[in-house]
Amino acid sequence: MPFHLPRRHFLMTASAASAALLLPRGARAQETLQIEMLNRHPEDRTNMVFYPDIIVAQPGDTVRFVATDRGHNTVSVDGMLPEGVEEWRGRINEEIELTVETPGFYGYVCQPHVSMGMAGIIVVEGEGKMDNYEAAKSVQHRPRRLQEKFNALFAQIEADGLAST
Ligand SMILES: [Cu+2]
Repeated sequence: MPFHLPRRHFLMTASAASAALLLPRGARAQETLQIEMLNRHPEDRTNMVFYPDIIVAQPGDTVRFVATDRGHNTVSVDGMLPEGVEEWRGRINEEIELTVETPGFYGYVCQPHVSMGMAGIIVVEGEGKMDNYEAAKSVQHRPRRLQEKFNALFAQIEADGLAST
């Protein structure tokens, strides 16, 4: 019997089936998407993770960082935000909410666990999404495990077809 390894990254795509009844064709209700800050990944058991670590949002959605486990925070990474988007820096255990309006790629880390590669990317769909892609991808990270994590995240984004308009 084949054994399937769990995927490292999980895409959370919003479904708006119930709201669709109330909206014009093609429109979509704004959603709140949650990213948990965890000591252990529920499927692959890696330590210190954002879950999911790649999330796909639409402009106007809210992204909420949930302090499921203690001792984490979320901090945007210099050079990894679309132009005009404000940086954020959560305190430890702070559950911050971001309303994402600008399409593009948003990179962030957990400061206490950068050495373990605790990082993630928010992908906001829409026109101009690719404008900051190369800039975000080419940011150099230290330590090495953080660089490896972002390399893996961008590889996953490309494999999932998210690095295109
Ligand atoms: Cu952390």
